Amino acid sequence: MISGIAVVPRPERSSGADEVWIPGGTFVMGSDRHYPEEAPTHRVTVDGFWMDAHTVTNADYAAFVAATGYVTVAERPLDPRDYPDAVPELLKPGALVFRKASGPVDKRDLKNWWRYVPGADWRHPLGPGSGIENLENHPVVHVAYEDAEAYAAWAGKALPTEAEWEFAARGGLEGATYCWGEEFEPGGKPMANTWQGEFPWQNLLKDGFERTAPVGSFPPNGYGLFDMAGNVWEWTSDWFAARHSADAAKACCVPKNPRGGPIEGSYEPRQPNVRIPRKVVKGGSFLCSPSYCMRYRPAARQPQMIDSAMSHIGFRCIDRNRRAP
Ligand SMILES: [Ca+2]
Repeated sequence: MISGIAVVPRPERSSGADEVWIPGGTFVMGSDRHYPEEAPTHRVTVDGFWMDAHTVTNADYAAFVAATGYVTVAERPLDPRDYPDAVPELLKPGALVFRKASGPVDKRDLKNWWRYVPGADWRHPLGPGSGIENLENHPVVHVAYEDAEAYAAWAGKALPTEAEWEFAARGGLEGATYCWGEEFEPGGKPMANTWQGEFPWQNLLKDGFERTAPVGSFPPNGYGLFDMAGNVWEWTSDWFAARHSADAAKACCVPKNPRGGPIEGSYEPRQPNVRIPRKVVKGGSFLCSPSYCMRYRPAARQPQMIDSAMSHIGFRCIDRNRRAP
């Protein structure tokens, strides 16, 4: 790991025009009906906070970089000592870019659709020669965890915990499968940018978007938040744990503002040589499909190594200090 770059906070605070108030309260977090890492369901209490209505866009991130000169993880050379198994080509600055397969492939092997592309970064989402012209209002991608954290610090905000993110994504609907209710496509209408067809080779584009969509292309949830399902995965500040904690035995003991498991529990057990801890990402992306990964749901979660810069991961911020409305 390369240590983070000190970032000066932005002098003027955001007007907050694009933030919505999330009231907080006690809710049932997780799901017992989907993937094992979402279980068990358990009660959690979060305080109220303001949340960005949209994920951070390329234009937002460009303003941050212009003001601070910040260099993202994907733009920096890698230290071979951190990646003992990596071939030299993988140590050039770059990021993982999704590449559609030409036909059905073994879905257990991520290399069939993820390619490490030297020169890929937030300004060059598909690699050298690509750019973000006409993508100003798309979510920024290829941001590693510390890149998201640095932006949040500059904006005078923070990254949400998993509990805050999930409470917000539920939009006030208790225990619903999706951010908008129980039906995936009410009236046949796509509610999020996901993948229709056989992943990772057949994209039927029913929702109109092959990769990222401009933020706010689909209806907001009950709190006025856009794209809490699909489009891009969103970083949270929690270390990943393979299971949730059990529900509290009594109402008095429901965890308040939990902040995830210990860092030691977050490592990938199948790669003991790689000591890169993992944070929880939420919301799923334009690559999630029923044929591969049904994770465009508020309870869904995935571990992500903190140095991961990928073409389907972005973030949004919250503000815990701004006064309640
Ligand atoms: Ca799509």
